[in-house]
Amino acid sequence: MAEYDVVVVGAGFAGMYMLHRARGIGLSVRVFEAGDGVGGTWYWNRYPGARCDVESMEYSYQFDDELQQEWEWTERYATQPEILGYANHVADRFDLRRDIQFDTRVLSATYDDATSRWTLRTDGGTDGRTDDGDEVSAQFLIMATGCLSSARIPDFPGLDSFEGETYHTGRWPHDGVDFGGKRVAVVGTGSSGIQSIPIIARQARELVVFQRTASYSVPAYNAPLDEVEKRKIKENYAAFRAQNSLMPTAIGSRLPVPEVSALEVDPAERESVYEERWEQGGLPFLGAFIDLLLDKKANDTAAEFVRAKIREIVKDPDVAARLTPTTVIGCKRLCVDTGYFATFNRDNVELVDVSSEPISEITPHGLRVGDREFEFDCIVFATGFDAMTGALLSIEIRGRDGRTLQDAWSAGPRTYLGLNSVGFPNFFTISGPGSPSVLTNMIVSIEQHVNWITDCIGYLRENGHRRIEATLEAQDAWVDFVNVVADFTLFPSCNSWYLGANVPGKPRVFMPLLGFPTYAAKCDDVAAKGYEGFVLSST
Ligand code: N01
Repeated sequence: MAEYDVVVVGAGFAGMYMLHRARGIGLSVRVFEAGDGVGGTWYWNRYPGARCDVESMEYSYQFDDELQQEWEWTERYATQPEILGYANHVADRFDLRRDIQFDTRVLSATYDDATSRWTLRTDGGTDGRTDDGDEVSAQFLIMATGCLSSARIPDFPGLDSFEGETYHTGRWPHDGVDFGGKRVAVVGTGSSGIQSIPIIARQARELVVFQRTASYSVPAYNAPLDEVEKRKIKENYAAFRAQNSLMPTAIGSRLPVPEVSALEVDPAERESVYEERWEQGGLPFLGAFIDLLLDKKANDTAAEFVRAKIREIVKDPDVAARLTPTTVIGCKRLCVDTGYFATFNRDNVELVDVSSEPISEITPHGLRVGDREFEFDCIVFATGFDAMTGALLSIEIRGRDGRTLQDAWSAGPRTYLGLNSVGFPNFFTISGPGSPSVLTNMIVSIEQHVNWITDCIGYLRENGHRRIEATLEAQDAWVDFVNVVADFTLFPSCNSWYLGANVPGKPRVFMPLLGFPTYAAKCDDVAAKGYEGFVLSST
């Protein structure tokens, strides 16, 4: 059996950087990746219109100045092919591929207390590099499996009976799909649906969108990047990155930081602030005032502003009413679109509300809602993911005393800092539940976690420790803290994937932590205090 210092699961942005840093401190590393290329979420999500909702000058690695200077983003929001191109560039530039085994799924990981090592079983892979056999061992197991990687199609009766083509946005065919002249259904109106619907509508003969919950969306106003702006950022890239890291979401420091409540200003001023943010486009709309995610009344003002915009854009008042969300804005991830609402003004697009009458079954020729049967050539499921825990729990991970992670997390994920879980020594999760992860610019959070984990392993080695594991007290206190922060916000007030509410039977627990800067400071403090809250041992 091949032995490594570190095994990393996943070769997205987290796994790639983890490999680079771990190598940098002299560790032997093997990365296992289920796909046949790097890029993680950007490898799988190739649906039409897929594009990042964080601006491209921010959504990239900052660990290497030459890299960030040489790479040229072309648009305000990068497309999926451009981001995947960037991931491949990074893999080539840092010669990462030689330590990545592609097309290989990790099936199980078992910890042995006697050796303080993990044994991993894989499916052997399909790329011919099975020289190590199906089992490898490593001192450290690092999960870089992503927060939104476990694609989910609801368990509709008759799903397999459909005779046409079905797709999930998160598992899109590599050579694309031609919807020309076809009758297409899209189920789901989250970010993936909202990005793909306008493009599918332009290709398809007929598009029917099945919406269970109306979503808030703000315009992207995507455009080619201004060369002067780009140069200005590059001249001071480190300072720009540092400023962004001080924002709660680690995004968007170029806009004014709000100082007042939405309720402290008069309605005309409030309206003009919203109008200005709307015109700028993108996620910073929610940063217009300090309390939009904290106070329901403040939130109502922003929600009503967006509702009025929807009524303005959508011509048929009845369709506009169905597209108008009633929930708290920002409670689910805010969507960023290009022409989404206007798509419903097209003659070939129909909106079907399935909030009170759900899709009852998939039939050989389409699907049924109540007594209405629809016929389609293709069904696109934009139905999301088993987020944050899905990919982790799909692997049989057995820690101390044979206890599985599924069992340890049966009432919801429990971690210390989103980095480690009691009972699972030498085990790290990059952007794990209990860390800011999906509430931030993911690449910033990934780099912060990878840097912390690398320093931690370096410290263990330098000090002759073989094992690290969180204490129960530290973990319990951390889980309580994450819940207290969440309860201070409006996030728990709707059925979002942040809470696991989109997966039937999943425990309802708010999984990410709001507030990147305080979190990063806490992690630094823990390290500075000799890894406070962890037990380090040399036996
Ligand atoms: O998934 P989602 P997503 N019958 O879970 C509906 C990131 N992302 O892939 O809201 C009918 O948001 C479901 O309805 P409801 C981003 O963080 C980023 O779109 O549960 N409908 C919902 O409308 C995002 O938040 C980018 O009532 C059903 C939809 O399917 C996250 O990924 C782009 C249903 C799922 O929406 C996930 O986004 C894309 C059923 N049985 C994604 N079950 C960018 O960077 C589910 N739905 C721009």
